[in-house]
Amino acid sequence: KFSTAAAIEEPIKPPIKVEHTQLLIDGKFVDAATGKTFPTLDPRTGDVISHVAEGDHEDVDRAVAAARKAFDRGPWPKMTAYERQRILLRAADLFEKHNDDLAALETWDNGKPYEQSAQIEIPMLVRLFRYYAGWADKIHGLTVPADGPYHVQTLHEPIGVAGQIIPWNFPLVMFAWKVGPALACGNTIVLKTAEQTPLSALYASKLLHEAGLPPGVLNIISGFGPTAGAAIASHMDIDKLAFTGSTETGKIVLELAARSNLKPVTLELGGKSPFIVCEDADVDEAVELAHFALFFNQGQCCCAGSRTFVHERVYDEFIEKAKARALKRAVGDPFKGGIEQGPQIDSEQFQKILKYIRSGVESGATLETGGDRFGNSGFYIQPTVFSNVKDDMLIAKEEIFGPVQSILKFKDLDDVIQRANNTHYGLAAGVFTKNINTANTLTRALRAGTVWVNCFDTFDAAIPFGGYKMSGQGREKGEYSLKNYLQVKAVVTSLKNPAW
Ligand code: TXE
Repeated sequence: KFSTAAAIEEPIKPPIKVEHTQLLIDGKFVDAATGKTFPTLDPRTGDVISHVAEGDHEDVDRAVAAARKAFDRGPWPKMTAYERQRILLRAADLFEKHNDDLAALETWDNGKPYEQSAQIEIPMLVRLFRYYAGWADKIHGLTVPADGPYHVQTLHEPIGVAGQIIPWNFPLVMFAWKVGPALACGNTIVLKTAEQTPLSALYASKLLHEAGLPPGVLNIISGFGPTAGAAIASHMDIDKLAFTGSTETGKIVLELAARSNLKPVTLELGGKSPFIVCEDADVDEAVELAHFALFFNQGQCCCAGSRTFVHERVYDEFIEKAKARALKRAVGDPFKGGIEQGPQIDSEQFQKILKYIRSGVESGATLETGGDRFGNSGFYIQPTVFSNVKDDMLIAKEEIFGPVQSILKFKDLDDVIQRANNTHYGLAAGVFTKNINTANTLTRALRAGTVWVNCFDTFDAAIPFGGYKMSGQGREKGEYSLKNYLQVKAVVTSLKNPAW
């Protein structure tokens, strides 16, 4: 059933050349202090796209010194909010102008369908920058009524140098979630990209400088987690840390932050989100949405609806249709039009997913379709559907981060609420029903940072996103994200004038 499209054997030539592979420190592209580089790979083939400067402790020190100077003495926090806003808006215009180049780099380095990069993710980058540009001149404190003869006001000030560590699944969207609010609030930044996807952030950062960002305000370090990432998390002169990645690494960076200078940390971590199909659901629509909730971005979404709970009354019909939909999924070269699914990011994730598929089979789940690699080169995986999944199976408990749908049967709302919440994660949940009372019951009972009702993966710039439990701390996007990048200073002035 799975034909290996010719495109997989003969990858389409990406419509872009790689221009920037060095670190970006103090407004200049520079080599790593050690002179070391590492290869970034094309997930379609495993071939090297280019060699990229490998940042380490010394480079992080240089980047922090530049960010510190730009914050303490440099122009960024001292500019008027209006000037900062205009730079962010100009950057958004440049991102929009270079939409197709950014999209091509993103797809080449990550493997996601080009149409998704060009039509969803780069427009999201643009929208997020415009959204946070809008906030830049609307950040202000309060006057506070206090007992006694005092005038009390709060000043909302930038925190200082923000350290940011991002993953590979949405490189530019994660860049925007982190950089947009930090800059709007007047902070300076040292950001480490994921070692799998260093290219697009370098290009976007060059455009930010073209838009007028002063040197030192945004520094980009390509490199690995235990070296460059750990240097950021434990740096004594970084004032705040924002991290997106696995729960395991989240614990490490939180500890590094605590052991160094107690910098405040926001974390966006893993998930095992339930997608609940109720008995009144239109099955065709539910199948389509559940399919999207899991398979979007090759299943590499922290909020993927990776436990598909289906009411027993519609279960059998749902399984048949979910299987048929997975079989129809267009897998192939992500640069080809109409492709829904490209390769997984790298060989490590590819192997991890195949291991989970084997574990599903061994633990007695029914493999409805898929179950193996797709084609014979690169990191493609067949869209896979398991039915008869039980709550205690590994595929129902752990984050697979791949195109593997696990379908579980439920009896009634009490049953599904208890089971949906029976996880250490709490990032998101999906509810599919026509009944307003069912929707209200579930949205209030589910312990998750986002509940989507009759929709999924709606990621407006203004909607806050973050996790309950071990899925994270704090919220990104929307007004909530500003709190991560601001200090509150109370200024208390006596109204008793000594001269009176
Ligand atoms: O994640 P890591 P990996 C999940 C997903 C995936 C698993 C492993 O289940 O299969 O995590 O992926 C940096 N100090 N998610 O290994 O390690 C690293 O360089 C400081 C969910 O890619 O968390 C990268 O920049 N930094 C997730 C970032 O952390 C360190 C997205 C994420 O890598 C570090 C990605 C260290 N010691 C994976 N070690 C989501 N929430 O969306 C690594 N890093």
